[in-house]
Amino acid sequence: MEEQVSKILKNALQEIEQAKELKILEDVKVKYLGKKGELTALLKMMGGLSNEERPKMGSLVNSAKSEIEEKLEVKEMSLQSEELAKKLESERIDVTLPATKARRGSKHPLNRVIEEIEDLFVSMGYDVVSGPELETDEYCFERLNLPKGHPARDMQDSFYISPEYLLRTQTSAVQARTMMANKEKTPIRVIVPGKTFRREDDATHSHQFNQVEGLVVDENISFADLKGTLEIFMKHMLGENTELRFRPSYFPFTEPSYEVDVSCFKCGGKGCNLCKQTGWIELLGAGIVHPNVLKMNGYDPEKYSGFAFGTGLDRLAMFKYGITDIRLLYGNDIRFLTQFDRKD
Ligand code: FA5
Repeated sequence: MEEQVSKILKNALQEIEQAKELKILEDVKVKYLGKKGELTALLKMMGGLSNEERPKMGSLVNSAKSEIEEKLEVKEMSLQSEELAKKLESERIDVTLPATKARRGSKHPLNRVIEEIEDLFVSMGYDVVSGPELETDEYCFERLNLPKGHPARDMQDSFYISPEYLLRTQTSAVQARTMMANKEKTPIRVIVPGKTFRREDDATHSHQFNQVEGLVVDENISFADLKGTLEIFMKHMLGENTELRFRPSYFPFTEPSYEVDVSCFKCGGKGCNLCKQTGWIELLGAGIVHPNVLKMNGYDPEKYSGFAFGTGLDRLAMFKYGITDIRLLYGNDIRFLTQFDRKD
């Protein structure tokens, strides 16, 4: 039996030594120490030995078992670290490979136009202010000299939420808000870019669009100030050769009121299909603030006068970038939006 033990021990140690993978090592462990293993079988035979032989053989088998276990453990650790090293090597990231290209967003053409306008007016000393998109009838119409039932309200088909609240149809609502919020009734010089809403929908009209409002209130403000300001504004946006044409118009909150056309930037005023052969493109409404509006919002019309203008930002962006359908501005199509990356 002694011989048997030393043979098993020798074989086991040799097989452990030769094992190249953890899986093989596990098989060796089962072969010798498992329930039906060779060394386990010897242990089971102990009961059949004489009392004299049993302690000697017992200690021999047990020390062989400990030695096998010890060697198994050492080999297992070394195989584990070898396999880990192999795995690390095979899964190593090659940092020199070209990276997957990250997709960069680009600024929306409307935001480009808004930022350009803000920069210009801030450089002239204006503040940029905002107002609520869900507006009251009072600020959207009444405080702008458009009492309930006024026929000019029909021009702005509206989304009413309740008899009192509507989605604002014009940024002019913020004219009244700015005047009312200025408790000291000091001079005002603001622009208001923002979303506006009307029940309209075709290639040049959207149910949601953007306007930028301008309001100046001070002593001795005249039409010359309005004209000069709009000239700077439009030349800056559409080019130095742009000319302006003021046509008499009607807005209840300005008197006199104008529709302002700019010379067609495509044909330079000669006439083309863009300007419908007229040489002019209508771009904004403007005028001298109506004394009623000053009075209703706490300004003394004897002391103060002002001018205001409101332009459609979508139309400006369309002209500037040659966009033919307003709905493209709201479609969120990345193929459309990325085109403006290069057009600064
Ligand atoms: C107004 O909204 C006035 N509040 C402008 C104003 C301000 C006049 C201050 C006097 C003093 P109007 O309804 O014309 O005016 O609209 C102004 C501009 O908004 C239009 O020239 C057009 O460019 C744009 N606009 C109007 N409706 C739409 C629409 N449905 N979709 C896109 N743009 C629109």
